[in-house]
Amino acid sequence: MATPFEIDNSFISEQNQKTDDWVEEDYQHLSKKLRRQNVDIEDLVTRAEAFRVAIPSWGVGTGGTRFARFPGPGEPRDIYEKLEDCGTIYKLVRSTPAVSLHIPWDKPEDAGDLREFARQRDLHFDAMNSNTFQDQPGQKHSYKFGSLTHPEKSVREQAIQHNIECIEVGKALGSKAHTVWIGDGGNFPGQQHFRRALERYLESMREIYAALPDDWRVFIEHKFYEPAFYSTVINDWGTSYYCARELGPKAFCLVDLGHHAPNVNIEMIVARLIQFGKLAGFHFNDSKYGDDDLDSVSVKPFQLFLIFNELVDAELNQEPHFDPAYMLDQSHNVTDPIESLMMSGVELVRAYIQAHLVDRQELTDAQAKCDPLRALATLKQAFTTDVAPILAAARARAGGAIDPIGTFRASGYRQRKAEERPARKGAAASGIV
Ligand code: RM4
Ligand code: MN
Ligand code: MN
Repeated sequence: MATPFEIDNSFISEQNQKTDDWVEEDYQHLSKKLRRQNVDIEDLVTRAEAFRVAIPSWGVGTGGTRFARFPGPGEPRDIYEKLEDCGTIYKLVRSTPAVSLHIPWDKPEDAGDLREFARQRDLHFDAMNSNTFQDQPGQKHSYKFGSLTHPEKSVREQAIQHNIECIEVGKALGSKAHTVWIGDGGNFPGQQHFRRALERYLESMREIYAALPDDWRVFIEHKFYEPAFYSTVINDWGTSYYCARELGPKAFCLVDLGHHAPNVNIEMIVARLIQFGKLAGFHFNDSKYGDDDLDSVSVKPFQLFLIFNELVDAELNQEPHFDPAYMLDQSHNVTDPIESLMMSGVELVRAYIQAHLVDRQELTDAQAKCDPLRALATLKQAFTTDVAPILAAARARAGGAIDPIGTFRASGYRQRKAEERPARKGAAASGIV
């Protein structure tokens, strides 16, 4: 087999040279501007370079809705090709060295081999993700009426074993966390006994928790609806927090931005979980109506900034148990997934750096003096600062692209993959469906 096409580092630097001059000019200008605020631009570049977010293995395939999926050319057909695409994203944006694996969609036949393949591309594995929201071919019991909370012990047992298997695969891959999201819930009033279902959840999770290695964490992901449309068992952060506390110190609460009702104050939930020492991390995406899985920052940039404002505040205060794991959880239905993931990767660093620009002394003072307008103005000052030159410098210094999407398009990567990866008969590339 011919060696798969890769974007050369020399191609990236050639492309960078085209824009080097104006990036430098903008950088110098911003540097002067920030100096007036007593901010050292180099410090922000260092922070931008250190920012990390994981790519979900399923994110590099085209997503879809329950109505249709429109596959794009050159989609990855297996986990190795998915890792190739993750490696390409990482090369260009430099903030995405980790991959979060979904089992069984991307279950490796040989975990050691996959780990080595990832290592050769400077990638490693972040949190594992189990799937008990679908039935798999040959599976003994159905999850139609639930998994970890199913009324029948044998179904629960099967779902528990699946999660333990995910941990086993994760151990071989070098992962250190396991994320559990269940689709369990009810479509009709009366269908489920709310309290008993939650008791069964805890009983099942205790067994999964017991299988965690000492240095692992388990992440509980809540979601208020879908696929169950009337009630879900782990419906909100309060339930998630209760369960994490019941389970013990290795259990934390994961916030997926799309898993809340419209208008919920997510930044406040984040602050609460930080305060209680139970924030696991995030599945980043954006949403308008529900779990739309839109690209991060496509609809509500100020919300993401406010979330990062809480995260940076906690980081600077060195809050105990604060070690958030970041992942993008998006469904790329109408865009090239590589382009979407690169843009989102960049947007997250932007929100993070903008949050670092908040004058915390000024904000604390405005709060103490009961001056809401000054408090908001302090936040807006940071939010409206164009930090693009900082992000570009961070990428370029780490060997990435000043213009990741332009460079990706100019490289012809997708066209080359379309030739290398003809659709395999009967193989449905997975995305979120
Ligand atoms: C769920 C949830 C999970 C993701 C699945 C595909 O809504 O966000 O994290 O694994 O979708
Ligand atoms: Mn999620
Ligand atoms: Mn979701």
